[in-house]
Amino acid sequence: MKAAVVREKNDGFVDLIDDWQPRALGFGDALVDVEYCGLCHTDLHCASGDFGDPNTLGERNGNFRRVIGHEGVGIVSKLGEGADDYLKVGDRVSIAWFYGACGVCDYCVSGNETFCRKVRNSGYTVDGAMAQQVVVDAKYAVKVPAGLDPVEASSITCAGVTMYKSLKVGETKPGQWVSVHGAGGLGNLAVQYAHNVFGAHVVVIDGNPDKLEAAKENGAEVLINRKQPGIDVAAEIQKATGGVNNAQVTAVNDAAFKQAVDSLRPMGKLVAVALPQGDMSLNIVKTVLDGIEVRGSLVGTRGDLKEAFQFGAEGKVHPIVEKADFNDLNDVIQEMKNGSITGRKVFDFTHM
Ligand code: 8ID
Ligand code: ZN
Repeated sequence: MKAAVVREKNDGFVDLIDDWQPRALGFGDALVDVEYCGLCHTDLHCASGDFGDPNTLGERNGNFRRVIGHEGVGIVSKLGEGADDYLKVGDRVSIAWFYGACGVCDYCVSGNETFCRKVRNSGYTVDGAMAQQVVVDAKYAVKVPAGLDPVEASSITCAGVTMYKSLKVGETKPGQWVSVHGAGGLGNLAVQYAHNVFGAHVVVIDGNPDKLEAAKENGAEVLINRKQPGIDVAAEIQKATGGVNNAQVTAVNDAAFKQAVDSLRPMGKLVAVALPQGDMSLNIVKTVLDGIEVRGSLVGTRGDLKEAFQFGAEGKVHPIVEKADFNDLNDVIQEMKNGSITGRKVFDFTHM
């Protein structure tokens, strides 16, 4: 079996191996033949050891190293004992960062299951979907609705649901202004959910003109190129919008967090989504005098993913996706590091 595994030295790239075998199915598990898996910037953080070495964390599978990937979509091919209560062979399911949880703690029973202290995360503490096959916990694998293209579904499995959820966390209301800092894989979907689902006005910030152009086509009304000489990003946003109601930070750069705070109107909310290393700086006087709120937002629950998929199936959002060859994975990682991918590159496992 082909799979992309984290290197021992955690250098940010992966090894492509072809002797990988999924672990044996346990009670409630199902085997999935992967069709597509997108590359998310979180995979780069994992492969770089930014959250610890995934090869030494969580569940081990013999001598194999950790398989990355959490924007997976595939077809159920085998059921372990007890899994037929939830899935059947032939179902199309997603493999998301939120792989499973304990199901009984305060977080799980209050609709906040992604914060379970026993959470399992695909491509980090359990093997992910950048492989020909992956084992899922049948209770937690969300079905992809009929009518949703599986390549587009892969992108909603992480990028889409993450931004749909973070717009909820920002309490986005129709007619409000939202700023989207970073127009990459997450950002382009933030623009679409904000504009097409929440009915908000969108200002988008990136350094890549192609990404800004794509955001405009998706409904962003104000475009700001942060690399324009002499530009003051926050001042431009304030001038164009009067200050945004919530700022969604998807840029892998701590400077974007400061720009986002300074873009808010009084009582505005900064929603932190991106995961650069380090701390964010927050002007204390503005935070206090303007009643600013800062909230972190982490992917989404099974319920959020079901909703995010449904908006895709209804055609309200169309992720920008391009199929890629598994053998080119490390080149695509380099492209993502360079910031040159508009939308998502999605690896095709259907022709292997
Ligand atoms: O649940 C979560 N919180 C979650 C889920 C999925 C991903 C968090 N993430 C994290 C990833 O780990 C990563 O840190 O969100 C971040 C963005 O993921 P992505 O969208 O998959 O990355 P990308 O496609 O590389 O896009 C990043 C964009 O940021 C722009 C780049 O040009 C690129 O388009 N950017 C940067 I770098 N600095 C910027 C700045 N200062 C900036 N855009 C605006 N201002
Ligand atoms: Zn992701």
